[in-house]
Amino acid sequence: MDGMSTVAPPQTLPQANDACWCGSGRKYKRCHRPLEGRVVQGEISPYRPVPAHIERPPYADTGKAVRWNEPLVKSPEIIERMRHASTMALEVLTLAGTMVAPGVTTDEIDVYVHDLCIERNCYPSPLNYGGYRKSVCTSVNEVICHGIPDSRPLQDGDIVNLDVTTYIGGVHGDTNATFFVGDVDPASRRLVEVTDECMWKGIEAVRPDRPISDIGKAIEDHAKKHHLGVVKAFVGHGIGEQFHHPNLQILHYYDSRGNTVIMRPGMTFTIEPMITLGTWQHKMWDDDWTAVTADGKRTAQFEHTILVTDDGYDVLTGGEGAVSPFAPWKR
Ligand code: EYF
Ligand code: CO
Ligand code: CO
Repeated sequence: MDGMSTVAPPQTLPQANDACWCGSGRKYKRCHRPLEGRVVQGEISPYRPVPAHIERPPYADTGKAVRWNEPLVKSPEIIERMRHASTMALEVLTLAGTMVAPGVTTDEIDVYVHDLCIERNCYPSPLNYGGYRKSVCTSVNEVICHGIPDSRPLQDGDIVNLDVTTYIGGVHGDTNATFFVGDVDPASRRLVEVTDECMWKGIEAVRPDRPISDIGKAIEDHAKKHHLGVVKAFVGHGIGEQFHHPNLQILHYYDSRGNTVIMRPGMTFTIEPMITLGTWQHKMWDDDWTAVTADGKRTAQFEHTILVTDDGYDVLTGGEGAVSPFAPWKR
């Protein structure tokens, strides 16, 4: 994982469980052994500051999220502020997506996202959230989420998720999408399309006075129908003045024991399913941020920030119409 090592690899490489040649003290298999076709972390560039005139969330300087029991049902005034933050997040994500191409590094995409946020008077919410040091998450191929932008150029055939959250007017808007890099194989294309459908199935299940577990059930049913896995370790979240509400989680699978919360008009949360070609189980890279599939197979994700309305839902990060390009039942 040490993209910064200045020691050259030896002529004869170590066995998997031997100490790595780079002197990190880690086993070779956990350090410099590249697995066939797997993503290898590149170099991570230094922290980029945000100008002083941009309003900062409470964790921006300390890295520590201050948590409080924010109301789950938001006032109309907060909702309007969230609609603006969400519109900014959608604009930034859409523009960042146009940069995705073979040869472009995820660090270059981070610089663009950082600048696009500042141009819109937004703070890029991921920056220093829990100590995360970049303005966007970039998750390639088997990376499930929280991939850190680095010097690795995107390769023809990759898929990459860009996860953008903006903070403005004291509230956050959070959205992500998975993009194709050049010519992508049919199984990966299908994964991405079905993942988007899964997100929309979850959104369609949003209805006042229904249990929040309806969302995970709809997502899991659709993924199962296509013989795909649903990641369990990472979930959707309540959102508003805090990036993550401490008491509201949105599971992307059905669990009869949890999620007894009833949806009420004015609630705001994200739906962000992570769907896999193989196992739903994950493991972490040594950086303790990057989550990957345990079997190294590809995974995709889509995310929107949702408002529960009197008769259904409003996609705050959806823009005009909020229609999925993939979901035939929405066309
Ligand atoms: C402390 C982070 C903290 N967490 C969540 C911090 O909801 C999100 N995306 O939709 C989301 C985005 C980011 C995020 C960006 C940074 N973090 C990540 C991983 C572990 C962790 O522990
Ligand atoms: Co997000
Ligand atoms: Co989120």
